[in-house]
Amino acid sequence: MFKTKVCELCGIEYPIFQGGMAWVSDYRLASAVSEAGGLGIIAAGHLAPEEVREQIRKTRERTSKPFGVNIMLMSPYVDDIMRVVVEEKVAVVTTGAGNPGKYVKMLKEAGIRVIPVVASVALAQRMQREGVDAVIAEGMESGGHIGEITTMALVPQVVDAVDIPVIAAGGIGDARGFLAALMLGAEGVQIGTRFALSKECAVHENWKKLYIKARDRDTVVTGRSTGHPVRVIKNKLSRKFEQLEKQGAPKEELERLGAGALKAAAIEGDVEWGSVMAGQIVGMLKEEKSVKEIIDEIINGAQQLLKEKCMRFGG
Ligand code: TUI
Repeated sequence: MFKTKVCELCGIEYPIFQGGMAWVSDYRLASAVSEAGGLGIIAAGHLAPEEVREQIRKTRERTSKPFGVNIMLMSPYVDDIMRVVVEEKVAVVTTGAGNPGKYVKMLKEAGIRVIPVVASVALAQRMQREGVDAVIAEGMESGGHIGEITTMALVPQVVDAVDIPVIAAGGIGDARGFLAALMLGAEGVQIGTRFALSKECAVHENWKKLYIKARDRDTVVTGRSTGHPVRVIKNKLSRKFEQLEKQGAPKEELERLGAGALKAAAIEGDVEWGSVMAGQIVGMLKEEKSVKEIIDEIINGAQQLLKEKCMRFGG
């Protein structure tokens, strides 16, 4: 059930990607997701190239199933990280926060599936022309660095505009979101926030506690004025950021305030002055679960939901 083109493309059982989240999704989370039948993804984030290699090797010690590496294109090490993923022959590379066009050829030649995150129809079409295997259409419900369009509006427009498979991301956290994404024409989903609150995710306890406490209106987008909009849970840092943005503070001052803030929250547990990135579905998370529970609940729940809907509305 729910075998799609994306399962075939990536050699996975269920069309569920775990979003690559800088400082949050390391080898422990990625290997657990791949073992449970989804596609686990290591976030290269701000890691140095050799640290990425170590993450890849540690993941391989824990699973023989396919997994991916997410390369954040704002990283200063992009060229060297691309070389590492080619040398290590990872199954899938996803990219974020930019246009990976100039790397597509080398990745494809190494037999790697290339799946960029896009936040617009124009970039999706451009990526298709560059020869990528699929795109992840990410709506602004997501946590972290985001575009401007919602998942509900973006996914069907991207689906209509390209012939390659589309994976929906942003605002998806359970069986209902999974099925809704398939109804929009997606061949799979990418889920970040829900997996960050999993037993296998090594993010700091304070981060997880804040996720459980957060309600529907507790995220905010900061950084629009710097051209790097980022969705985070409201805290002292986000309020300070908003205040400075309103006052028209220079970009450099804002960037200084943001630098290192994600690591401070995710690794050191400073959830007051750190950057606690989270998607809007954070409000529906009530407890930490194992990765297997999360995936099984999505797949079994979706089957059950489909049955109920067919009985109600089917011919
Ligand atoms: O990349 C993400 N989300 C991220 S990256 C990240 S790390 C970070 N740390 C500190 C400050 C800022 C970021 C945290 N969250 N998601 C994928 C994504 N890509 N969302 C939106 C985009 C995107 C946006 C514009 C992709 C391409 C694009 O246009 C590129 C172009 O040149 O047209």
